[in-house]
Amino acid sequence: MSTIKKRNISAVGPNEFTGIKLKEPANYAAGIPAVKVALQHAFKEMGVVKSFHALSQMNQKEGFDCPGCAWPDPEKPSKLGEYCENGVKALAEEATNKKVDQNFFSKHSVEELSNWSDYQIGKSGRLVEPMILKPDSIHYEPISWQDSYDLIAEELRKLDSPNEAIFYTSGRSSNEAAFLYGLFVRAFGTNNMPDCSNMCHESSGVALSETLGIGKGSVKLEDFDEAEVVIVMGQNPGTNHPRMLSALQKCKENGGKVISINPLEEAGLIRFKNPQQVKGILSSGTPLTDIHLQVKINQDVPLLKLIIKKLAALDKEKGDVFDHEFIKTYTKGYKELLKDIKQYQEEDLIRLCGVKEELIDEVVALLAKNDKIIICWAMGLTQHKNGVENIKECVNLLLLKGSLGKPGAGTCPVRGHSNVQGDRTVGIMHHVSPALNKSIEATFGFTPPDTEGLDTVHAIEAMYKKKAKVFIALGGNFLSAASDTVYTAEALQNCSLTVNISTKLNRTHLVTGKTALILPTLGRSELDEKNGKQRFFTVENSMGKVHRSKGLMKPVSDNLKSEPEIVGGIANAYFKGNHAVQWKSLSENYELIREKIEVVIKGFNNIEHKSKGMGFYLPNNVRDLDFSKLPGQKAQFSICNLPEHKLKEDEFILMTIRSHDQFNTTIYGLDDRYRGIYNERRVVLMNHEDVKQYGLKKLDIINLTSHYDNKERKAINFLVIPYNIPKGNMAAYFPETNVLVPYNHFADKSHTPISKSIVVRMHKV
Ligand SMILES: Nc1nc2c(c(=O)[nH]1)N[C@H]1C(S)=C(S)[C@@H](COP(=O)(O)OP(=O)(O)OC[C@H]3O[C@@H](n4cnc5c(=O)[nH]c(N)nc54)[C@H](O)[C@@H]3O)O[C@H]1N2
Ligand SMILES: Nc1nc2c(c(=O)[nH]1)N[C@H]1C(S)=C(S)[C@@H](COP(=O)(O)OP(=O)(O)OC[C@H]3O[C@@H](n4cnc5c(=O)[nH]c(N)nc54)[C@H](O)[C@@H]3O)O[C@H]1N2
Ligand SMILES: [Mo]
Repeated sequence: MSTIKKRNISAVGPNEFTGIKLKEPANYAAGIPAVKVALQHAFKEMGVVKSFHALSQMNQKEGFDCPGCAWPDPEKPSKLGEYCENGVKALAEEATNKKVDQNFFSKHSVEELSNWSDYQIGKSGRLVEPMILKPDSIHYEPISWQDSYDLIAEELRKLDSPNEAIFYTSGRSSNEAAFLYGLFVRAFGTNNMPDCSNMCHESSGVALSETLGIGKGSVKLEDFDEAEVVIVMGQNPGTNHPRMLSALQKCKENGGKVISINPLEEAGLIRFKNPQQVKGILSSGTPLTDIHLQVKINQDVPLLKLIIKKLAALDKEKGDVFDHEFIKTYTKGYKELLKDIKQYQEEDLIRLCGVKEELIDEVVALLAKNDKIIICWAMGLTQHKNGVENIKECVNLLLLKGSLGKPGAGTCPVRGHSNVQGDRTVGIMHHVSPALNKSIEATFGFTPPDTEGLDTVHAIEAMYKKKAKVFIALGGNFLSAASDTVYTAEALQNCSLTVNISTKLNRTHLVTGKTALILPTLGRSELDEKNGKQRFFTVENSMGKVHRSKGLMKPVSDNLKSEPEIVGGIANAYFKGNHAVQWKSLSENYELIREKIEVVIKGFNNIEHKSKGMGFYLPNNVRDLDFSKLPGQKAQFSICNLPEHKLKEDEFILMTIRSHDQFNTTIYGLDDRYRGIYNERRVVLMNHEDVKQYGLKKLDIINLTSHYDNKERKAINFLVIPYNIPKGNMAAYFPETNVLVPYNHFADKSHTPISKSIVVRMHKV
């Protein structure tokens, strides 16, 4: 266990086992077990009455947006409820009746709490009052809202430069909160706005912007009804976006085919029993995947190159496999791409990706004769050194087929947090956008800073090197989500002040700067009132549609503030009324914030939406096939290199993934039902032959180490599970394995940590 400095704090918590039980991996997703498990979680945290009240409002037109993932709601929500098992767990976690109050903190010191598991920490309940951890103290104590704002303002004023402060955001905040926060950070004078998306879809944003001119996907939900082929790559929707399975089901019912590309055969992609349809629950369900390509970790580029090479050969023969009209009209770099593809030998590509050639040929045949193709992807593509190129290679395939800007076709990066896309749209970013700065200056009368800020990995480094001293987080669990847990812990502990605006207790509240504040905020599902008037927020889903979210449940405490109010409170204390922006009135009246968003951010000025209170799509140039902002005014083909991993004989590639019972660092429970793993998170999935070859057997205990730049990092106590995973590959859960991810190894251009391809060794205990 790693302990650090002064306060005797554990950065990672206990390493003990919790009592594993194994079953066969499941061969279908959802169905009755999903309904049962969902309700168990809801009843346990909220009680029966509150559960049904809350669930009847989730993802409904006049209700609140699910606090889980960003998958869009259909135009007509299901009468049986428009939510999934994991959405119910997300809600139960937020709307729990348990409370973390001053008695809790006087009973448990941060030193003690840091030795609890993330599961135990999360289960303690909702944060209900502002708390302070004073220097040299190990117990949080209550503090008033005003005193906490004043303290933050004072620490910010003490800094030699605004760039010594870091302002992190996680993707659950509303558009209104995020806009105000970004505005304050710029008014304060820095662009140090690392965001959870730096660890998530940043690679998608970079790749899509460079090739297609917008960092977002192009498909709408309806496109799944028409798609002829949907490719799901590096994504586990059965667990992380369960409502996506309904879209895949519909695609199948309409005659479409689903291809999954994944080192694991995820249950959610095999067969689906739709819990929102009576027939779905009772029948044997819909088979989803037609062809599964079991690619080796991070060998998607060789696989895609092989597919493109085979398609090119067919096109040469037949002339109509690629969409030559589309290529000529809309793209740049076709000849170079064809030339590049020629240098690779099929045998080499087959060997690298590890997939049977017959299966690849089946996929090629399907792609050759269809052009309504959607490619969906998530972390399996983004969190690698070549994350950006993984996505560019997908874009190459879509461009060759002309599969953009028409119904049933396009790009579909499946987002994580429920408003991560919206937060970015309204200005949370470390990059400088000259257009946005100009617009802010014209609207608010101050000049935003024009130097690039720090992203997540560079913010960690700056804090570690004591170049940044104040850390403020609007949501999230920075320590456990970020790479290199022990290094990041030290980085946070080097700060003079760390502040977390949060709903639930997590490890970042325990591994803190000299002084720390917890500022408790209202959750999505909770009623947000001011002077007896109910307020609502807006969010943007994974497909660029903005809509309202209105909480309805009684807040867990009277002493919570909304996120905009907290941001306004800090801004007010800092500027003391001496600033062009009316922080107080803005933070209390979200209508005023929305008016400003409409002026500052393109696409929000939607009259129809305003009059009817309905959702609206933001502009998307790919849907209109408008590439005028790109070089030559064309969409760009890209030449991507093969990923390189020079493994020594005893080295493996490890991907760190989510179990079925967690939302990022929030651990709902200890089961990974679809993978057949129960009551344990300290496991490593290993190929059957590898297990034998290394003289191991099921449930042996191993330690894992990674070695980068002559530094050994260690994760101890993991149980071996022989599993259907390619040779040389391993899988384990995050955040437990984040200790192995070096902070300074990340994707080119996007700086997303290499959480899906860590080179490790294992050591039998
Ligand atoms: N219930 C629940 N929902 C969630 C979340 C959650 O934790 N719990 N998290 C939310 C967030 S923030 C996000 S970003 C998304 C994450 O959603 P996902 O990206 O689906 O989440 P991961 O568990 O990281 O799964 C990655 C998948 O990629 C595969 N994979 C790994 N490496 C490779 C590779 O090199 N190539 C290919 N082809 N596949 C690979 C893994 O086997 C796994 O199936 O989900 C969101 N929704
Ligand atoms: N090794 C490894 N590391 C990873 C990943 C991986 O696949 N592998 N995935 C990465 C990805 S994709 C992501 S997105 C990041 C996630 O990084 P984060 O977003 O930082 O982490 P979360 O676990 O989602 O944050 C949970 C905390 O958010 C707070 N919270 C919840 N709801 C609200 C709200 O409405 N308002 C406020 N203010 N706070 C709220 C609660 O206090 C809760 O404890 O992790 C990344 N880390
Ligand atoms: Mo994410």
